[in-house]
Amino acid sequence: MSSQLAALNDWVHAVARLTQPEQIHWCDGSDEENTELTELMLATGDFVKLNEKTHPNCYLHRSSPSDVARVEHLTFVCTNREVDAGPNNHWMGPTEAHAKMDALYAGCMRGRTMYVVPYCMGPIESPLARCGVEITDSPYVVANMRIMTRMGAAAQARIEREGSFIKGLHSIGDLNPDRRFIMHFPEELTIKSFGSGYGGNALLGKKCHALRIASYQARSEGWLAEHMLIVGIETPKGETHYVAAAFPSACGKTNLAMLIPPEGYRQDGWKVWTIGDDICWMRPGADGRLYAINPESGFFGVAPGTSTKTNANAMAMLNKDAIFTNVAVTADNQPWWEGLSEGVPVLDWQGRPYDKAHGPAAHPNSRFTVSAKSCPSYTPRSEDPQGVPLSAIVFGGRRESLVPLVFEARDWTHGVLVGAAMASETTAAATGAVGVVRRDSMAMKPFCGYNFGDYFKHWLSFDQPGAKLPKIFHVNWFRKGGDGKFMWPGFGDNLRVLEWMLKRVEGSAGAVETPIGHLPNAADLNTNGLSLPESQLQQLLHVDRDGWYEELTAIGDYLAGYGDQAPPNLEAEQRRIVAALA
Ligand code: O2Y
Ligand code: MN
Repeated sequence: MSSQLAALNDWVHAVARLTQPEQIHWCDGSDEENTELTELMLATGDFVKLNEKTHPNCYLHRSSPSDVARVEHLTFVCTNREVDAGPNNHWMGPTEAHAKMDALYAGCMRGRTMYVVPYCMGPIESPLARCGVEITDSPYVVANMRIMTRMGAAAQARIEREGSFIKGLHSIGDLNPDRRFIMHFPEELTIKSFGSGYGGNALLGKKCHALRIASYQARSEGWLAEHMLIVGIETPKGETHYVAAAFPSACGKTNLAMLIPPEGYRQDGWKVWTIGDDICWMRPGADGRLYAINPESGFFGVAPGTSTKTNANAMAMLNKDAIFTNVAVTADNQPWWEGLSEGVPVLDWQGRPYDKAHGPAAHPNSRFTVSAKSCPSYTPRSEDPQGVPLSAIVFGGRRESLVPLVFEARDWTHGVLVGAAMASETTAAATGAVGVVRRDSMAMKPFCGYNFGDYFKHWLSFDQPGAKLPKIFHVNWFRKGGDGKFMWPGFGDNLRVLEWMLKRVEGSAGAVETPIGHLPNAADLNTNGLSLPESQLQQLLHVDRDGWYEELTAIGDYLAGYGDQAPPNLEAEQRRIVAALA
C-alpha cells in the first residue's frame, strides 16, 4: 500500500532508505490487522495472553526494565532560537538534533517491519482535530495507538484531503538508555524518538503530538492544547456542565474524570460523564465560549492504586479488550497490581517469581490501555465534532498545608496566575524525594512545546471583548491535619466541591472574598452525609495570610525566572495580591 499524497509517500520512502526495514506495513486500523499483529506479538513474546475466561482479549506487555517511564532529561524541544523553547524545556538546535537522531536511525530497522500509522487526534470530522503519521518499528506501539487514537484508513483519508500531517518517527533501537532521545521540532511539525518503547516516549500521538507540538501549533492558530481531563456533570435538573481540570501526576486525574457521585447525590439524580482523562484541546466558539475536545480515544492509566474503591468505573473496563504493561500476574494469569483487594501475585512485572525483597509486584508506573468507549461513564458527546462548552477550568495540586480546599479566581487574569503558580508535592512513586514542592504551571511543565512566558501571554490573550470564558478555580484535595491524615475525604465526595463551582457559575452560591480569591463559606458546601467536624471544614477553608504572603513572593520569583518573556499583566496581578496580603 501507499498514499495518494506525495508528501507522505516521499517521507515514508526517505525514512525507509535511512532505517532499512525488511518490509513496510501501512496500517489500516482493521480488526484483521490487529488480530495479525496480536498473533505476531504472542509469537515473539511481546505479548503474554492473560486469562481468557476472566479477561477476554487482554494482553500483558513487559517493557525493558530500564524503559518504564517518560524520560524528561532526554526530551528536547529543538527550536531555531533557544529562547523560544524557554527555560521550561531542554533545548537543542535543530541541525545538531537531526544529525544526532539520523545517525541513530541509520539502519536501525534492518530485519524489522516498519509500520506506517496514520492517526487523527480528535473525532475524525472535527475541525478541532489534527492528524499525524507515526512511523514505528514496534507492533506494541501500533496496538496502543489503535486504542489511544483514531488510527487507520479514515485518518489517512483525512490526511490526504488536508494535505498536511505531523511527522513522527519512532524506533525502539536497541533500548539502550544511553542512546535514547525524544526530540520535538515544533517549527517543522516533526517528532523524532529513539531508544524507548514505553508510553509517552513511544506513543507519539499522546504527549509528543497532542501536547508539545499541539501547544506550539495552538499558539499560532488561537487555541489551547492542555494537560487536562474533561468531565461532564449532569445536575438533577438534567443540565450538563463541562469542566476541564489540570493536575500534576499523582493527583488522581483519572479518578476525577471517572468520578462516581456519593450515594445521596446519585439518589438526587446527579451523573458524571467522562470525556477525557489527560488531554484537552479547546478553542473559542462563535458564541464566545471555549469548546473542548479530547484528542484521544482511550486511556493509558496508571494501574497501581486503581481499585473498586478508588475508581470503580476504571475497574469495570479492565476485564476485557485491554493491554496491560508491566503489571504482575496471579497464578491463574490474571493481571495484578498493588491496591487491588483480591488476588495474589505470583510473577512480578519483570516475569520473575514474586519476592517482596525485589520491591512492588507491579511497576509503580505500570499501565492499562483501554478504549474510552469501554468506560461506564462514557458519553457520545466525546465524539461531538464541535466539542463541549466549558463552564469551568480547575487547577489543582497536592499540598499538605496552606492551600485551601477550593477557591475561585477573581477573573481570567487572576485565573491564569493561579494556573501559572500551580505547585504540587512530589510523591515517592514519582521521584523518591517525598514532599518537595515543585511548581508545574498548568501541569504543563514537561509538556509545553515553547517558552512558558509566551505560553502565559497566550493564555491571557483569550480575554477578549465578547468572550464568555469559563470561571477558573483551584482545588487541593490533599490537605493534612496535625494527625497527618487527609482532612477531605476526596474521590466521589469531590463532587461536593464541583457542585459549589457550578453554582458559582450559575450565580446561585455564596462566597467570601479574600486576597487569594473567593472561597465558599462553610455553609455554602453540601456536607450532608459526611462525618466532617465543623472545625475541620473551617480549617480547609482558612486563608493563612502570612503563609500566602510567602507563597505569592515565591510566585513572583518564579515569574521573574522567565525574564522579558514573563507577561507584565501577570506580574502586576501577582504584585496586587502581595499588596493585598501585606
Ligand atoms: O510514563 C509514561 O510514559 C506515561 S506518562 C502519562 C501517561 C498517561 C497520562 N499522563 C501521563 C503523564 O505523565 O502525565
Ligand atoms: Mn498526563
